[in-house]
Amino acid sequence: MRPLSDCRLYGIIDLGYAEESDVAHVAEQMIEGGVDVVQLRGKGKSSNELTGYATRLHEITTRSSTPLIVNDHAEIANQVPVEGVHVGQDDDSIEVARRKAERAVLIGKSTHSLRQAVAAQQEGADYIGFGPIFATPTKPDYPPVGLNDIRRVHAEISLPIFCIGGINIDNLQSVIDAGARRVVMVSALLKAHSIVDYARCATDMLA
Ligand code: 3NM
Repeated sequence: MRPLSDCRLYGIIDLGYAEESDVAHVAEQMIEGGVDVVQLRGKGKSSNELTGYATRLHEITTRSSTPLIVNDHAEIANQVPVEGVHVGQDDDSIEVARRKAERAVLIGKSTHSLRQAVAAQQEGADYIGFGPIFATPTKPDYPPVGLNDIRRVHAEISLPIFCIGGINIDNLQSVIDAGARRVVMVSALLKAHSIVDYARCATDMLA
């Protein structure tokens, strides 16, 4: 499986954007375009429903050694051989998520400040999300953190850091110039006319 340290573009299949019938195709397009880690995110979906999606997605992601991460529901990891679980600040602690997974998995944590980033590293996260960098309708209630702390968070945290929130092709260079090496894209990628071309363009910029 591809190590997170080799991953630059993290794509989230958010079921708020992706149609149920499209999920497999979206994953295939992301991977073809160079997305190197995929997350399944389905706010409001049950653990059972997500287990079904994760099973189908893992058959696709595993062919290219692309890690598949599930959002929130660590118990899915004891049913499906996903590579990781992602938790938010208000979700399970990393320790609880590890216990629910019942096996060794990667655990990522969302952080929204330098302080939370340092705490997530101390708590034992394998990677962090840092954002939202820009205001985003995908996570509307969170004030953007902006570009200013990106360099500091990279100086203080040794884990892979994936900048997230409102990132698209038009502002990606500003995020890279601010010190980011890895980013997450959700709506920009899922709404792209060609997910493959959009992801290729982003991975070229991050190379
Ligand atoms: N987490 P988009 S921002 C899921 O800051 C998520 O932790 C965030 O979606 C965080 O690329 C975010 O469409 C939404 O803006 C990212």
